[in-house]
Amino acid sequence: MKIKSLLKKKILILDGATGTELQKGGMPSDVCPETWCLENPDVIGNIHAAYRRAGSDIVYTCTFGANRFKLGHYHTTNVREINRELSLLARDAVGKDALIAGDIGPTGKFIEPFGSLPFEEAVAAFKEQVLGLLEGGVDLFVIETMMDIQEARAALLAVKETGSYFTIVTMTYEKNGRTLNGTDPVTALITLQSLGADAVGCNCSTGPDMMVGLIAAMKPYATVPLVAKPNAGIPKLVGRTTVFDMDTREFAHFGAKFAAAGVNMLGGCCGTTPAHIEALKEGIKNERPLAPGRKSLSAVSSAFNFKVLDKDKPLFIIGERLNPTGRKALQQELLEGKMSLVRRMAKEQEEKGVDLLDVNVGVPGIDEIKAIRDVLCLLSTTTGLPLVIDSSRIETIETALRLYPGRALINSISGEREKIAKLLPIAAKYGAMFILMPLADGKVPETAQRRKPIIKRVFQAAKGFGFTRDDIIVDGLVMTVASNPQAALEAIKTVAWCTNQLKCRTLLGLSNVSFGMPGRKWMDAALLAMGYASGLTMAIANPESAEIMRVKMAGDLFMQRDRGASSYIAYFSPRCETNRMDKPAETVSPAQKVHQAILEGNREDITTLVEDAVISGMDAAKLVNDVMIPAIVHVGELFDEKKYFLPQLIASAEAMKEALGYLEPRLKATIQDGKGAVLLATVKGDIHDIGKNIVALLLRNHGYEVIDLGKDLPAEAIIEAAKRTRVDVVGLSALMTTTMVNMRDVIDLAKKEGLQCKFMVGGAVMTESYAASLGAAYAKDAVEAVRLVEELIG
Ligand code: B1M
Repeated sequence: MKIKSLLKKKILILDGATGTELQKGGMPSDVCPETWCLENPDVIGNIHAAYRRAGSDIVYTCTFGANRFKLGHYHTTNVREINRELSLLARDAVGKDALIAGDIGPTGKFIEPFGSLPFEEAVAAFKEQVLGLLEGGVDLFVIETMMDIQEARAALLAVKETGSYFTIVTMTYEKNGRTLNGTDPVTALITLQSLGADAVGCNCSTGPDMMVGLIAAMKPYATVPLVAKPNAGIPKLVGRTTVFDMDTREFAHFGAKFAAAGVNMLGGCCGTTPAHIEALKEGIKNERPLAPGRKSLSAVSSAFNFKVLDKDKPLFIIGERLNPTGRKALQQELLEGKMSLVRRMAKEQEEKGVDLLDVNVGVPGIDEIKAIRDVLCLLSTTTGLPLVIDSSRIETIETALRLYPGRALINSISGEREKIAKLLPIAAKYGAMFILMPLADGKVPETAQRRKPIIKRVFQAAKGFGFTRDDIIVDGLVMTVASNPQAALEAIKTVAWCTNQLKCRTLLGLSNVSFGMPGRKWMDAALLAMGYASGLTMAIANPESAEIMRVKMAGDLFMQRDRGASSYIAYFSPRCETNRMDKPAETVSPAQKVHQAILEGNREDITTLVEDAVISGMDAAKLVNDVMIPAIVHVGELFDEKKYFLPQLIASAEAMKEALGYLEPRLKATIQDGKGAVLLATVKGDIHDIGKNIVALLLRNHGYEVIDLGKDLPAEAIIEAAKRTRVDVVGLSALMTTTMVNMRDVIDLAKKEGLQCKFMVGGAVMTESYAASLGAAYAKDAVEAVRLVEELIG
């Protein structure tokens, strides 16, 4: 409450950098910062105190990496104690007047659904840190430098499930305005503020000039205060050290710009000093804070995108096809745990122009919790469309909301007592929007008149959980005209009443109206047009229906939601029309399908596609060299061009691995006696192993014995294994400029230990001349690696 009331009066000043100040204070680069601070309390204490003297209202604890994963790297396990002691130390340094924020940074792991660390393990790890910080008496929490929205969610849930504390979340954006994982600032804001963050913003990565733009972009959608902590300019590499050289005057000059953009909390990140903070405070002393851009926001998000559901926007279409009811093939796939059809249907609907995707996994006999998890994990990386979680089971909805890395829409909460009592608190906890279904106690009210009291009742109950009308979309409840001739009219009347009286958003599920009738698409499209004229906001529909999509486009124009008719004209331009028309299935070769599957990160189908390619007569080695390697290299290019982000990179790498695993027995020949043995490893700090695995595969294929140590291996482990196994050649792989240099450690250690074997090096960043400087032989690809080994062994 104290922070909230302070925020109304002034722009709060945060502290500046800790890491760069610690280095100035003598901290070596290869130690655990947290334990070093506990051993050198005066250094960190002086930094905290200097920031307080410079005018920081809030000082961060030095616990950025104090989670079990980061500390584990330094073989330290006392997470709670470290967090407690560092919080107490901060309090000692700044006294009672300043506020202490318990600082939580990333784990350094990729989290489900983008990586392999289970979401609940991440939440548990953050909770452990939160408890330690609370024992040390922090006043609030700050979750910072997050590049993965899912990790930010895990940390935020960890705080909120521990107690009710003011929590700031700041993400780190690249020059292209997205996090490394591909999330833009407005999407992150929508997801985090709805999940309960009390302030949202950005820190690190960019200088203040770019960060002003990020704050300005977020402000119109912010229901919470905004936070900025920029670096002292863009980092420059001088020799082997990173330098931030923006002086205090220039840094402070951005204060007024941040204030105009709507910032409410301002400080500094890497390279900033107490002098920067003092100058910043002076620079904004006459600035008044702007209130959040909105009181509430009707918006949904995925990990990569958002949709603001404002009433002046074109009508939104929710794709209905990911629902197994009446779809035998999808039922079968879901029951078998397969995902090919889900992927295809999601992609097809996205291509047809839907705005959101409805997801339902309800099949008799299915493990619905597992199924919704699997489907969400797939869709979170394969589509940027926000999801509508459609289930009649409360546990399914809760599982989905917890795991979904965005702000979802629930389909639906009805007027039934159990749904109100159990689902509203869940929706509120995860900040989801919901569709209100005007049903009560198992009965379908036939008329709009009988639906009104139910709608009012749910609205009233929702208000008690903090929902506003912006969070709710009322379903007009479309029944079948074949059994009730009044059905369409009553749905339209419900929409009209909600629009005019309740001033809320509405939805119609179109296809119900036409069951059992001929000309269904026309009936559905007519209902859409009538609903639109009565104020409809969105419809659940099959986007394959040209009738529906065309009526929507015309409706957008008539309802003044497509100003200048630009979307209408583009939609009906001859080129787009031809593209949309049903084209005969293209003949795509099996090899092209494999290429495409790697590009899409399609792990579900890759082995079947590889098998098809082999059956069609393609040689396994040729498939690897001519199809699969070019595909993964193209993925790298897309990543470079910022068209792909880490989640897509990981998915493609995994598809590649599956394919290689499948092909391995076909590529492997039996070891030929006397041919020689090769030991392979990717060096320390580097987890890329696809290329090295191909080298291993081809060498085995040529009769060599290969001992593959794996990836991220320290020099000692490689040399120990080389001595023990007495191989003829040690092969080292590295894919990053930063890890290539670690090869030298391996070769130096080999010399020191008097190891008599030859070295071969390779990897995308390796050059002939660098290899020569190491005294190693260089192979540019796997084929050359085989030839080289032949030469080296003689
Ligand atoms: Co990353 N990654 N990656 N990545 N990744 C690169 C290498 C990068 C060039 C992408 C980019 O920015 N454009 C870039 C490095 C930039 C640089 O330093 N110059 C990069 C980065 C920055 C990162 C991260 C830091 C991203 C992040 O988190 N911020 C992170 C690093 C993590 C770490 O290692 N500590 C990261 C993570 C990942 C994934 C986990 C997602 C995944 C790896 C999965 C895995 O390997 N299990 C991944 C991938 C897939 C790539 C790209 C897209 C593809 C690499 C690959 O498999 N290529 C890559 C971009 C690119 O290279 N275009 C990229 C196909 C493979 C067959 O080629 O490995 O070169 P290659 O092997 C060839 C030859 O080089 C040679 O033969 C092979 C077959 O012909 N060869 C040898 C290789 N080793 C040899 C050894 C030999 C002889 C020949 O003798 C012993």
